[in-house]
Amino acid sequence: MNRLSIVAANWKMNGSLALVNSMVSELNNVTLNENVEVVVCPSFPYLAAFSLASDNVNLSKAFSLGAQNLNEFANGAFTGEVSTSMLQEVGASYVIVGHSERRSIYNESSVLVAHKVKAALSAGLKPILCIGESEDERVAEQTEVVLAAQLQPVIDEIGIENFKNVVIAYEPVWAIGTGKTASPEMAQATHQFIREFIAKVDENVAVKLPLLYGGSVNATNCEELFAQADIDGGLIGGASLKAEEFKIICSAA
Ligand code: G2H
Repeated sequence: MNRLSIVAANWKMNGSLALVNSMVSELNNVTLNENVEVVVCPSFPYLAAFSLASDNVNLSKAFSLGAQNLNEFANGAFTGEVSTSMLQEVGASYVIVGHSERRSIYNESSVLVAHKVKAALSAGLKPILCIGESEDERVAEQTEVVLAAQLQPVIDEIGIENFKNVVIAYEPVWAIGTGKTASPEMAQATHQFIREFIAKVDENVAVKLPLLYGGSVNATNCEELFAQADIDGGLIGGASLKAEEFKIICSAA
């Protein structure tokens, strides 16, 4: 199956205008494999600048812009929040939803995450839905139970047919920013579980669904991870802030 592969950069609360401009010109020199898309997700204040810089160098359409979060409501008295229409207006086409840092630090429940996925889709944004288990949950052999509990509310909220516009990022929490990566075999086994979980509801959707791996992906381990049958690219944190390293990861997909 020739699925779309995606390399998404999650800058988290890092970066600067200087990084936006230098990254765009560096990415302009990258040749991607066929069927690969790169999505860069800087912080909100840098979205418009990234769009502008991309337009200025006429960056290939294979490079897209994404946000790291959204509010589930269209507008209103929600100080500090950002709506889907604002994201679209500044050129975003993807949005990360339910990153483990949002779930653990900002108490986002799987139900709220499902509402955000629905809001993104309604506005024509593609959600990158993050799921993953903690170290304790893996040790307790609860990984599949946890992933199922994170996925089911989204399936219930949007309907399985709408997963054709969703990207899933599996990020084991114990591998995020820790330098510990799931072995390629372990990551593959979990990705296979996720695809089979979706396939039980709709096989056609499951076959086409891009499943990204995230958690300390770098220039050294990306090739082996991306070679796994059910791994269709990655969600890259720390390594996406260094242009040279990120370019290697983009080319490996
Ligand atoms: C996981 C990942 C990007 P890092 O959060 O979402 O970050 O690659 O730094 O582990």
